[in-house]
Amino acid sequence: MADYRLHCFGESGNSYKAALMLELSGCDWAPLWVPFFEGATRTAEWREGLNRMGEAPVLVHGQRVLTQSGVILDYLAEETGKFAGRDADEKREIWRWILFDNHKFTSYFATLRFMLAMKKMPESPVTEFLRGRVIDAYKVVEKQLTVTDWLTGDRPTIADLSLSGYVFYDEDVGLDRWAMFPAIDAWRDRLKALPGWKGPWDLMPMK
Ligand SMILES: N[C@@H](CCC(=O)N[C@@H](CS)C(=O)NCC(=O)O)C(=O)O
Repeated sequence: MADYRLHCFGESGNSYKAALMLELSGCDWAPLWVPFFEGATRTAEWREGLNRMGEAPVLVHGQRVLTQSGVILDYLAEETGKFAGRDADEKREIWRWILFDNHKFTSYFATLRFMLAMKKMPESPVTEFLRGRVIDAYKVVEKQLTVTDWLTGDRPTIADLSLSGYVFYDEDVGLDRWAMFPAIDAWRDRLKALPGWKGPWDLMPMK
């Protein structure tokens, strides 16, 4: 059995953050497919056995069951020594970006994508609002990436892996993200150039 088992599914950018970290760090890991669209994370089995918050990803390592991609990334950085902050200040800086990612950068985009590309909902004031929030969050990251190559400085950390969750999916959500945000696009190329990089579709089973 693999050392690390990641409950995940290919459409999940939040799962991809953990999958990419495991892969780039050379961990012995295996994905376990979550039938998310069949309601797996809503079952009592999931909520009582794996994650009371009702979300994927879930990482199992020995007796540990970890949820929240940011916590998983932090744990793996500690375990492997890869993509970690070098001191307390850098660790705090990394957490600033992970929190911003979870609140805004990933969250607004993932919700917009879920509504339009997964649920095939029509455009509405809600999608319009979310698109505006995506643009605002992307502007913040664009600005940072014109100052530094990676989010917290001159080398990639788990902050970069966290924000990379949804930047390799290309469903149409009414935004030409890479034309609008060239510094983020260039950062995507830097991510892709990391040794061992793979896209979400190559790391996790899809429906
Ligand atoms: N902040 C969480 C977000 C996890 C999340 O929202 N996962 C989605 C799948 S990508 C989910 O399970 N959603 C279920 C729901 O919102 O009910 C993390 O980073 O792990």
